[in-house]
Amino acid sequence: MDNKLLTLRGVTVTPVNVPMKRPLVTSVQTIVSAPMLLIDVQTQEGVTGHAYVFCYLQRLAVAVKAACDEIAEAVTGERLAPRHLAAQLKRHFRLVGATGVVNTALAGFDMACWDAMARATGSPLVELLGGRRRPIRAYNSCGLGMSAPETLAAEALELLEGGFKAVKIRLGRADLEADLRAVRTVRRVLPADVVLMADYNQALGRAEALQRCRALDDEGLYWIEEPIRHDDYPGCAALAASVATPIQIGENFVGPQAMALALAANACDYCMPDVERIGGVTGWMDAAALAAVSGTPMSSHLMPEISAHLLAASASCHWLEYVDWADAILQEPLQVVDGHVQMPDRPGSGIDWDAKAVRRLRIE
Ligand code: SMN
Ligand code: MG
Repeated sequence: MDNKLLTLRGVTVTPVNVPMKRPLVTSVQTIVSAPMLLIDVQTQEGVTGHAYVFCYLQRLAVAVKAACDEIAEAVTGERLAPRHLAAQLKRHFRLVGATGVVNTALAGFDMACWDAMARATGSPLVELLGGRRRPIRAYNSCGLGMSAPETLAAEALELLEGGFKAVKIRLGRADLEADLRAVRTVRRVLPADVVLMADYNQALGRAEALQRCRALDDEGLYWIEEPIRHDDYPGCAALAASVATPIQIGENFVGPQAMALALAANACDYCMPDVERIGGVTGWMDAAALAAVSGTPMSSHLMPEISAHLLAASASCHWLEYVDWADAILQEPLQVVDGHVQMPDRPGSGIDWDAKAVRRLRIE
């Protein structure tokens, strides 16, 4: 019955810290380098699947590594059936809870399993998921943090290189006036056909958010992302109902169930699950079904290499968030043409490590 499935031989993980070309200042944290955990899933058949997860804080890479080691111990020798393994591992982690770093490790493992399966069938991941390779519209998220206002205009124009027709600014400055100044500074230099998104990273309380988002309604923003706590769905719903600009949330959905609750609460106009929080490829595809049946446009968060495949296989595909943070450790970084990421014509998700760079950037 299982004769086409690979068998899991082991999992190896490598923490790296990759310097970013342009540090990103958000309302909560300044990110100068990307701590990542590289995950390799080996099979008895000789196929190896690759994936990486973004660990946000450098020391946490080691914590995700510990969770990956636990996964490896639990499922080595099993057949490589990601949905089946996800259910098995959910049971394994039931007492500790499949959240936080455990959730990250589970998602990374799932992504690497799907990559191995796609490699074994000789097809790009998108095709294994029932979609077709096609260029995916992307916004450039590699900058426009809360940097000094005088640098914003030049940075906005730099981000258009590669033909991008959309960029995202981070907000949550000291007051509404400062946010407005930043948005206007950027909007003034952007060509009219370029879209501008804005991200608060949960910086505001409900009352402040209502005031600032309403004021921003006249600024032509494409969406306002996470203005308040990500899990305050009633608060998000109230904002979405009284603000004209679409409200975007989703990078903090832990599993498709969180997204189902948010959609049921009308907490957002758009959604943008993060593949490493929504549950890897398996969780993403469940979330994509929710987005499709509710008619909610769905974008991705970070990890553009695998997200391109996932969006191309999702009926409610909206925008891909492009960051170049993994470029330095990849043999063939994602290509952008006319503001669209190009899905590689290689088996799997297109992720192969640049071994020399990985050795140099390894943190343990
Ligand atoms: C973001 C937050 C943290 C790290 C990277 C990016 C941001 C986004 O919320 O949506 O780009
Ligand atoms: Mg965000």
